[in-house]
Amino acid sequence: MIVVGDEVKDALSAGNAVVALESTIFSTLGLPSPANEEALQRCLTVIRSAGAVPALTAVLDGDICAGVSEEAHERVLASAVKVAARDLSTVGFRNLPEGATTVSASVVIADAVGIEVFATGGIGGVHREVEITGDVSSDLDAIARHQVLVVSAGAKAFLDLPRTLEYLETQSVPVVGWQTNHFPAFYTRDSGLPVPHRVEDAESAAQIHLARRELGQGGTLLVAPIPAADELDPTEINRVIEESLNDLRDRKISGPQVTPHVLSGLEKATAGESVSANLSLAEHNARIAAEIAVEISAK
Ligand code: PSU
Ligand code: MN
Repeated sequence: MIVVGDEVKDALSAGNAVVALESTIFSTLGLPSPANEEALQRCLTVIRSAGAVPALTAVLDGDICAGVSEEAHERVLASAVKVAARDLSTVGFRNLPEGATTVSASVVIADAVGIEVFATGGIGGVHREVEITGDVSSDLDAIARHQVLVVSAGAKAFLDLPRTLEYLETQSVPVVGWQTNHFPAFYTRDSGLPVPHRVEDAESAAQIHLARRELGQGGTLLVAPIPAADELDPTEINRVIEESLNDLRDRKISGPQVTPHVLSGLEKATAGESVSANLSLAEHNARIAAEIAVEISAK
C-alpha cells in the first residue's frame, strides 16, 4: 500500500525534518523535459541543504510511495497518469505501473505517514466559470482536511483567484503570506488580493502549524511570491491565459485535463520564460518548506 522510503522512514522515526513533494509538476503533465528533471533536482537539493529530507510522492507498481529512490526518478518524470486524492485507493487493484500525484494526493499521503510540511509550485483552485463547470480542484479540500502545511506560490491566474480564496475561507484554511500581504499569482508576485495573515520567518509559520495541530484543525496554506528577479510581466501573462482558456472552450476540454492543457498552452506561448520562472519558484518554495520543517522538528 503506502511504501515509505528508507531515508524518509529513518528521518520520521528520529523526529527529523521531512518535506513532501508532489510529482505531477515533474511529470509529463507538468513541466516539459528536461526542465522537469532540473526542477526535481533543484527541489531535492535545496531541501537537503536546508537540513531536511525530501519525500517525493508518486505511484510505482501499484504502490503509493512516500520517498522515491533515485533509480526510479526516471519513471516518475515519464509518468502520464494523474493521480488525485480520490484515485489513491484505486492504484493498488489497478496495479498502476506509474502515477503522478497531485497536491491533493500528496497531502493525503503526507498526513497518512506523518509528514507535516509539503512544497509545490502552484496549487489547484476554483476554476473560472465554476458556475457552469462546477470545477473546483480537490487540492483545496485536501488541504482543509489534512494537517499539513502547504507551501506554494499561490495559484495560477487562469483560475478564479477571488473565489479560490473565498473557498479556502469557507473551508477554514488559514492563508498566510510569506513576507507579503497579498496572494501571489504564481508567475507574478501580487494578484492584488489581500491574504488574512502574514509571517516574516519560518519560526512563525511553524508556530501557526503547531497551533492548528493542537486545535485539531486541518492544514495551512503558506503562499510565497516568486523571487522578484524571475517574475513575468502580468499584462503579457494575462493575455496568454485568455488565449489558452478560449482554446480550451473551443476544444471542449474539461475535468482533470483542464490544468495540464492550460499549463502546456502557457509554456508554448511564453517560450522558455514561464519554465524558468516555474523552476525558480518551485525551488524557492521547497527551501521555505524545509526551513519550516526544521523549525517544527526542533519544537
Ligand atoms: N498548478 C500548476 N502546476 C501544476 C498543477 C497545478 O501551476 O502542475 C498540478 C498540481 O499537481 C495540482 C494539479 O495539484 O495540477 C491540480 O489539478 P486539478 O486542477 O485537476 O485539480
Ligand atoms: Mn478539476
